[in-house]
Amino acid sequence: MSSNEMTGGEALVRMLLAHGAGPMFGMGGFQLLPFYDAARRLGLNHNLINDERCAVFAADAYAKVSGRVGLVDATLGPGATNLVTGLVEALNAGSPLVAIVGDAQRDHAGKNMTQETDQVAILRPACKALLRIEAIQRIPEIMRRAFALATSGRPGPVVVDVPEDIAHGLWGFGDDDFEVDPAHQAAPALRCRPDAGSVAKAADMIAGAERPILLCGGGIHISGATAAVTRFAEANGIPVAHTMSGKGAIACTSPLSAGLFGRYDRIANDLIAASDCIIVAGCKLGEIATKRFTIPQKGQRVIHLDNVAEEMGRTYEPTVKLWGDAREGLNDLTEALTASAAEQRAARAGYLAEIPAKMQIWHDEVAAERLYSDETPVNMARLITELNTHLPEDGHLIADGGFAAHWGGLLFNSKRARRSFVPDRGFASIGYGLPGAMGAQLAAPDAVVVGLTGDGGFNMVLGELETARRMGLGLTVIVVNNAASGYVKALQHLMYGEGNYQSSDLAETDYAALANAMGCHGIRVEKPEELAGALKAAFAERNRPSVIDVMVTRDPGKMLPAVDNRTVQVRKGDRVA
Ligand SMILES: Cc1ncc(C[n+]2csc(CCOP(=O)(O)OP(=O)(O)O)c2C)c(N)n1
Ligand SMILES: [Mg+2]
Repeated sequence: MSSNEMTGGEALVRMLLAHGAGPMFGMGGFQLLPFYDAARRLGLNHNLINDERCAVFAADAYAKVSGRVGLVDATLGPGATNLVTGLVEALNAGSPLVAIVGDAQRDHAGKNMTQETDQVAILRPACKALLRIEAIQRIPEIMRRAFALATSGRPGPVVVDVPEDIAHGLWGFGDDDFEVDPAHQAAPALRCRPDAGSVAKAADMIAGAERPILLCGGGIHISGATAAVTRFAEANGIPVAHTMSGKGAIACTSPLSAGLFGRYDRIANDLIAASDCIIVAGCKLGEIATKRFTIPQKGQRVIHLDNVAEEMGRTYEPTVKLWGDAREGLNDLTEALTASAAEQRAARAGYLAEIPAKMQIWHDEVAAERLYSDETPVNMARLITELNTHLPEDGHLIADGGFAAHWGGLLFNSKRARRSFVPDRGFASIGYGLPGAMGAQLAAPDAVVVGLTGDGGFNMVLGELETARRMGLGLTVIVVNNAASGYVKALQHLMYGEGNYQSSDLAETDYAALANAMGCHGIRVEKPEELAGALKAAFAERNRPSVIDVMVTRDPGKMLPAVDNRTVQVRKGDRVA
């Protein structure tokens, strides 16, 4: 017998630890008991979650903030199926994750084993790869493969399906079985560069352009390319706009920042329409970014830089395709343009001066009334203004799938070039705000982390307040309390007229009282002047969660972030928001 004899469960833990495992969330069952036992003995940072979906949300936010692999586990059947929503978020957003999932004992599989289902078939399309362990001695190899797949190409979630008899079985592993490549602890583990000919062609197009604009998506953050974006934009005099996930590609306060583009924007959509060279980097050009495929307009010249070749041409055929890592590709373009950079900047002086001027006009004439509104209930824009003032520059704002992401995407300012705004735009599920804040807080333990969520989204995940308190996480959740599934109610208001709402009201609830009852710090805010004090008090709590329950409008005609929906003419089938 080898001295390294251990259960399959222990081998799994050893492989996680070999990859520098960070925090892991999961909920146990019989199948993975040896894994839990080894987690205890070997000191894996493992935490019980109350709903596996939230485990994946937390792991996803952890990965988005840290770049490191997020970790979850689940037991067979309902544990496994509860992972689906979070896995799809990570798949679409490009977050590196490894999920260990227990499955049925193979001697009895298919005989109506309790909780058994074809979970391999259910999970496979929800993840980048599903690896099933069929032989205990292959655990190290398959775990190496899981981390490699999670962190290369477009990063993504990898499910490792572990039959019960594998987890409980014994094997004598070799001394070198648990050696791993540390590069695969974080994404991107590998980088590739676009071909030189295409870079030269793109550089020529940019050098000859009068009104180029760079559009950045979440891929900029996955690639760690913010410094490359800033350098490229400043050196060549090119304004930068971003998607919700791409916010912080350049500092929102930079004179080159044109803000959000797509469904909602400040000034960016008009600049894009007037551009003679649109550079798209780390962005899939999906529905929201393109305002349902109307940006760019037909015939516009586009350079598309992405490390997933299949994304280029999916929604818009670019003039030049640059297949490569965003950071490397932007650095190559900067390099190729060095000789003409000063000349370009000078030639575009007038164009560049337009950006801060237009932003100022937007601020003064479109936004100021809302941004500094004294109205009660609290205006959403005023809430974001207070966050812009009080959230420290190294803080994080995690945005839920309801209004939070859109209002935050439009109005929150990332003061530095970094991923401080973390929405779940991969799948836009509601319920991400609290578990996302938990994951982000674990990735940045000393930073102030705020989860901005609707009351509907918060209702979905209330049980995780217990998890956050048990873990001593000093995060802040802001509940946008409109006693409604507000986005839906606002759309019903638009489409079917005042009063014609269906299943979009929620009960009036005091979330501050609820938080207090759960041992957290609850603060109720009814007037805008209470916001600053509430934020300061919440941020001062470092060892337990705070919940700020903010009363906002109950009028569905006033809920949307940008258009005044009472003035918009909607035909059946249109989407204005
Ligand atoms: C899991 C899930 N179900 C449904 C939706 C559709 N949806 C988008 S926004 C929204 C309203 C959510 O209400 P709440 O969290 O209170 O946010 P509000 O819009 O009121 O700010 C819904 C139901 C979704 N995004 N995710
Ligand atoms: Mg709501």
